Amino acid sequence: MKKLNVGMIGGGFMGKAHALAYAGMPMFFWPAPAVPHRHTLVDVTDEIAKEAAAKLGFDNYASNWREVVENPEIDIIDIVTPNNSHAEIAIAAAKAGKHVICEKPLARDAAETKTMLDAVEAAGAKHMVAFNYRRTPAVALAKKYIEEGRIGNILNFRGTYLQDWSADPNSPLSWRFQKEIAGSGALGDIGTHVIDFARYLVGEITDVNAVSKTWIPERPVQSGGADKLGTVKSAGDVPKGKVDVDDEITTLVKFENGAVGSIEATRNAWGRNNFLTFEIHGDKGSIYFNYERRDELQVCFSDDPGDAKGFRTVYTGPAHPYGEGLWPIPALGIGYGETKIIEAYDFIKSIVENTEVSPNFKDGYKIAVISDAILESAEKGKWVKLEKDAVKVN
Ligand code: SOE
Repeated sequence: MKKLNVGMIGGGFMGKAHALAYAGMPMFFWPAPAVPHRHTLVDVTDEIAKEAAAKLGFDNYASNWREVVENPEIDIIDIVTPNNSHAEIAIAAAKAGKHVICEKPLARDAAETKTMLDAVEAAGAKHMVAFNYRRTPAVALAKKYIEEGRIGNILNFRGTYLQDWSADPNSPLSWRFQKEIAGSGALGDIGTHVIDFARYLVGEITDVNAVSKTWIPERPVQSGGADKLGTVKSAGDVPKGKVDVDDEITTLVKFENGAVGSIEATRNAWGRNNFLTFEIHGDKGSIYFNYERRDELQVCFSDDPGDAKGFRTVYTGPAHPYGEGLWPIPALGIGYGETKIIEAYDFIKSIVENTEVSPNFKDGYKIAVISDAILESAEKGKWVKLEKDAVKVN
């Protein structure tokens, strides 16, 4: 069976998720289009890379990503590093003839993202941006219902991504709070997942009207590079550094097809963990999804009998998207790992079958353009219209 060698740049939280996906993918989707082989893991020092490679099942380790990108044995470069390094690595990987999968957001702003898109297109590489949540079977099922017209014309999309890991002012100033590294705050980190849902399920966004807040303007400087996502709290007199990104974004949106809606993102919502939701109303029904209950899709159809009208729960399983590869009984449990396994499967399949996969760098670029418009709207305090050409790609 064909094998594709993966060089993964980064061995942290996302590295773990992607390594698990490469290991698990053939177990779920057999025969696999090709077997992804964990070839080389790169991290900032040889020592860290060696340990991460051992933990995540890679044969080799390195601390110089450039050498790995140039290695003729490698087929795929997987980028799971902080946002400020994505562009440089992706462009070098494309030039070296590799296929590229990159964590979200693709880069710090639309201009930087465009350089990545141009590079992969010029090289003829396959490319994917890791907005994994659209691969939750319940989300793919929502898409199927919408495409089949089961809820009619869409009127409203209401999407949220709420977490609380940074609500405590003592959670440290990781790179996620620094514009130079992250580009933006809650918007790029988690709001972009909701934008991905909105575009996937409803269509292109044409106008935004946003407000943005930075609730905690400075945080204790983090010791060590690892991003602990707020699990480590600083105590005592640790020096503080400035937060120069958004903690919270709320925006109204208008869609090309006439639908309207809203998108909210914050990591300061006590009690919310991975509260990634959408409620979509059509003129023939409604759909509700909450990732914290990700085996379930809540649906209501207008032609349900009057005495049984209301939301009902569909538990995803073998009858639903990706069901043939996953677990044999609905509600056995879909997890973060499964969404990443499906993502890896679709990416590997696109390489082997020479097809285009979504979301790819074109989608990543469109999302970056929308994100920039959201920030501009929040700054100016008014609606920002997305020029049609601004989101048009080749
Ligand atoms: C932190 O907010 C984070 O790790 C995001 O960066 C991921 O995209 C999300 O899936 C989980 O939370």
